[in-house]
Amino acid sequence: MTEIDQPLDLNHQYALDRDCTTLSRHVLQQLQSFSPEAQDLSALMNRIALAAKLVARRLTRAGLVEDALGFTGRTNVQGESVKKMDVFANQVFISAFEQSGLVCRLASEEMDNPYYIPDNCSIGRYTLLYDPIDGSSNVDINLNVGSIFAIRRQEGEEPYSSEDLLQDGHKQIAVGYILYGPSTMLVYSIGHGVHAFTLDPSLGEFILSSENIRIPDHGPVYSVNEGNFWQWEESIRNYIRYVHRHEGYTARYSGALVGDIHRILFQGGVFLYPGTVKKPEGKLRLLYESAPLAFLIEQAGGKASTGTQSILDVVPEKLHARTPLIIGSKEDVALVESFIQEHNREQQEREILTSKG
Ligand code: AHM
Ligand code: MG
Repeated sequence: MTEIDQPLDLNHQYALDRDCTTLSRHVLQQLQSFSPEAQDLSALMNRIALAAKLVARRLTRAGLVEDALGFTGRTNVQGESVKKMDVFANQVFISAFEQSGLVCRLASEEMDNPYYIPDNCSIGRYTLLYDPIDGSSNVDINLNVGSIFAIRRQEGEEPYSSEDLLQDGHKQIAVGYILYGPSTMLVYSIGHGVHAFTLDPSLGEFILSSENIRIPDHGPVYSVNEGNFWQWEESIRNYIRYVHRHEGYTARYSGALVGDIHRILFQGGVFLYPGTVKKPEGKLRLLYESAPLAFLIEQAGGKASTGTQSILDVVPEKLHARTPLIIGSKEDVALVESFIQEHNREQQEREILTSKG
């Protein structure tokens, strides 16, 4: 009998439906508690899931509806052209959390200043930081994009101040991303490992699909925009020359960080967005992109670095601060760091020699 003649094992086919674990139930299971804090986190993740479903629904029909594709004609606080989908997704998260009762403040890379929901501030003192559409240049060509999020406790007493957000990434209490690809996936961590959920459109629910994901210590992928080669420091160029000259490496770069990180999380490797001549701190924003993904990747056993410092230790000077980002498998990140350290050592030696005349 060929494989194709085998009768379908219906018990197996429906097993997932029977045992399905939803996101909110999973959060409570992870915390092994029904404490108010656990209930809050579960409700917060539920709201993120709602926003993800609304964005996914819009993306799947983007080519068919008015005003979904293209630019708005405005630039954001970072000086980047704003797309219609950026504005839509930014607003979706606000709407989802306006009714949550839990989030007092939202900060995103699309807004100059945080957005306050005064009605929520007396009860809910959480802040949501997010990148509503990551990789938005992919939207118009129907390729994968993502959303990235982090939740922090609101610590400042000063109303309408964002000073308390200028703290390191260890302060994050929940992080994750949504990948809008062939299926929509939500990957999250609340400090108890990393777990992936897949949206079942027929149920309208995110269902647990991979639990306790561990990133391989080494992987073949290096993911970087090599068009910036001319703009990099010599250390990064040396690393790229190294992978070009050694067997076992393969390049993958989608233009959307979430997609590239998702591949690396499951298959291993390293993603880099180093400083360039035009953007010495790199392109990626610490609070909305680098710090949430660093927390998640470290929870999966990987590493995230600026090249000289752990991303989670970086304290931003301003809300929209950027950092160079090297993230992924432990050994691959360490290899990139070793090129940077060697370059810095050589530079110091040269400076000492010059100062001695
Ligand atoms: P965005 O959030 O404004 O879309 O910018 C972030 C994106 C990342 O998803 C991606 O890795 C990077 O920018 C691509 O930038 P580049 O086109 O310079 O390679
Ligand atoms: Mg982004």
